[in-house]
Amino acid sequence: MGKSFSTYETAWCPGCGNFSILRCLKTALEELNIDPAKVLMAAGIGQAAKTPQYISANTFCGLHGRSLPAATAAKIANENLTVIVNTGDGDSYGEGGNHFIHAIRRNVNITHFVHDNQIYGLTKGQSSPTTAEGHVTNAQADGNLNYPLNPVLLAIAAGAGFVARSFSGDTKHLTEMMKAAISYKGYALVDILQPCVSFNKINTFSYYKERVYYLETDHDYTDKAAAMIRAMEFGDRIPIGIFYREEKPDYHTKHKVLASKMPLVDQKYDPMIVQNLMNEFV
Ligand SMILES: Cc1ncc(C[n+]2csc(CCOP(=O)(O)OP(=O)(O)O)c2C)c(N)n1
Ligand code: SF4
Ligand SMILES: [Mg+2]
Repeated sequence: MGKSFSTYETAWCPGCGNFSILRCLKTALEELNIDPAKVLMAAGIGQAAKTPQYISANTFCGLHGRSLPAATAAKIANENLTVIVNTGDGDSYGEGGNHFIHAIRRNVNITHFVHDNQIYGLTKGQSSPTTAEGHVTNAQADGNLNYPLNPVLLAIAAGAGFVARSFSGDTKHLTEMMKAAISYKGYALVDILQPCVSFNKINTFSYYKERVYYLETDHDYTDKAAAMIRAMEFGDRIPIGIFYREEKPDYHTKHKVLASKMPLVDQKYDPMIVQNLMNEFV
């Protein structure tokens, strides 16, 4: 067991699924023996995005939906950091939806944990990109008119090399998924089903408990078509586990400079090189 990631007082509602996600995250990092000083936790805005504030590591809390670009930049500058993004379904798939797709394309070695409570929790219960059609919320009194996004299916289709789903109510499974995602070399997504006890009275703990089941051990996660078919199953039964996994070169491996030199943060900065360049424009 590695160093502790400490315990802090939180501002989440009693019973919120975020508590077990935080606990699993710390356990995963400790069991992987990762030094807290070598971890960067990045987040945007929301209840899920408070996670970095409750863990002893380096943190970056940015604008709503903008954590993935910051995480990408940090990893490019310092590949020795374990970079983990913890944000909500709104932050990741709504406000940050474009960054989600392009982080997948770049395949920088970062891990993305989405606390998917199918609602905007922090702002008191408006529909999010994963809220079911017809779901009555505080803001959608006649029911949500939009069709929900399927993030697992979208991530596989966009080319992500590691795509998994887990459930905050199954801590053993969630810890295993987190460890596998953090260990994967490239962009990795775990969409985590998480009850919001205050503002989502439909997708409750027992709602998920009744529906969630494990992908079979013979599910071939290297078969993209099979993974997409299983990802489309989201209703009365909801599979959890690794849907898709593909070994492929990450951004650093393909980038000539990053692959051949020491991390950018360790390289000596020579202001004369910049000055000489500037002089060419005088
Ligand atoms: C650009 C922008 N739009 C909207 C908001 C208001 N806002 C803050 S948090 C939030 C919803 C967060 O929902 P989600 O990401 O699902 O996280 P949760 O609170 O459910 O964990 C919204 C709409 C904002 N801060 N910035
Ligand atoms: S509002 Fe929902 S997501 Fe936010 S802390 Fe409370 S239960 Fe958790
Ligand atoms: Mg949410």
